[in-house]
Amino acid sequence: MAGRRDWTRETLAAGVRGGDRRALARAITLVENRDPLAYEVVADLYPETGGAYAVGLTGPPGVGKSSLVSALVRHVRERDTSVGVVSVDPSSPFSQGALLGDRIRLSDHFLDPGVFIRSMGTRGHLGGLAEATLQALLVLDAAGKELVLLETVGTGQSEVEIVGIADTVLLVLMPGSGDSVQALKAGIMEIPDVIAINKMDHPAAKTMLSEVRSILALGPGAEDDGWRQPIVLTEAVRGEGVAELWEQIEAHRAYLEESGRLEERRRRNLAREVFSLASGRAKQHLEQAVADDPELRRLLDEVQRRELDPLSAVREILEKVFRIGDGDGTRAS
Ligand SMILES: Nc1nc2c(ncn2[C@@H]2O[C@H](COP(=O)(O)OP(=O)(O)OP(=O)(O)O)[C@@H](O)[C@H]2O)c(=O)[nH]1
Ligand SMILES: [Mg+2]
Repeated sequence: MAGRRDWTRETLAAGVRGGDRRALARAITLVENRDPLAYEVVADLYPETGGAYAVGLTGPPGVGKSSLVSALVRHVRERDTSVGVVSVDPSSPFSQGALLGDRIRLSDHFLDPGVFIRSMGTRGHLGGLAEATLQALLVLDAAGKELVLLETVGTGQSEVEIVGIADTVLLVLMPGSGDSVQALKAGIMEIPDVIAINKMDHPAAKTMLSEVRSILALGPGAEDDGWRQPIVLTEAVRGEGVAELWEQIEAHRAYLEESGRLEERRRRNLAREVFSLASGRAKQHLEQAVADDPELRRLLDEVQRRELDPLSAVREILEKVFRIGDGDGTRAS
């Protein structure tokens, strides 16, 4: 395998532009490792991105997300659409580990030059994964992939953050995903653009369908916005419902494009992404600073001993770490 030193900023950017698989693989590894070269290459490529359509798949463990990804890839490859897949597995400490599970289901496509598949495991925390996912998407976009599928497990806010950069967010459920239905109901999870209920051959699939339907019907202004979230029943292994699922994804895309909302959504997504990554880094910086600085830790002790009030400690910390003068945050803006 090519080493780090075989690539320069120029050759790597050129390799990615040309869709070279080795260059793509290397660039995404560098992205995962937060290598400075990755930042440079993505910075060079960024003006050329925006051509790929990104679909994020999220949902509880084992509902069939990877199987659906595989089925969708098969479906769009029949029309020669080039595809990139980034499968994010926050529970797996190593990307190799994450690969193993998905490799089995996605391996059908490994020999297809029009498909590039990559799994990323966690490097530390979810904030790092959101960053790596965004960067990997940009790399695949610059490589000319027309469609990029982002898969991540979970239905919590942080997982949604990982796929939040996508143009269309698909929530995958299966009969028995009661917790996710509760999360939808409670508004913990944002309403996705499209919902797939996979493993439709399960006897409880119909119950699940009507449950999800009733939640969407109650949902705040789903229709006000002009898009009614479709629910599609699928059987990923046999490929049932996959054509319809793809049709609904395309319908959502058409809706966004025709209404001018795609541009708007991308602008909003990018702004949110920048803000959230910056916040994440600021938080890391803060945690590190407190860990490294006995004086800052003493402030925390003082608060715990009730010698210093919490907001005075906040003010001192912000002043010291970020040189933010007025940290009381109470001024009207
Ligand atoms: N009966 C049935 N089994 C399915 C279906 N889709 C997936 N499976 C099986 O369910 C298991 C999990 O599928 P995956 O595609 O790995 O699910 P996933 O959501 O990607 O799982 P994680 O990434 O680990 O969260 C596998 O054994 C699949 O073969 C389906 O539609 N029907
Ligand atoms: Mg999976």
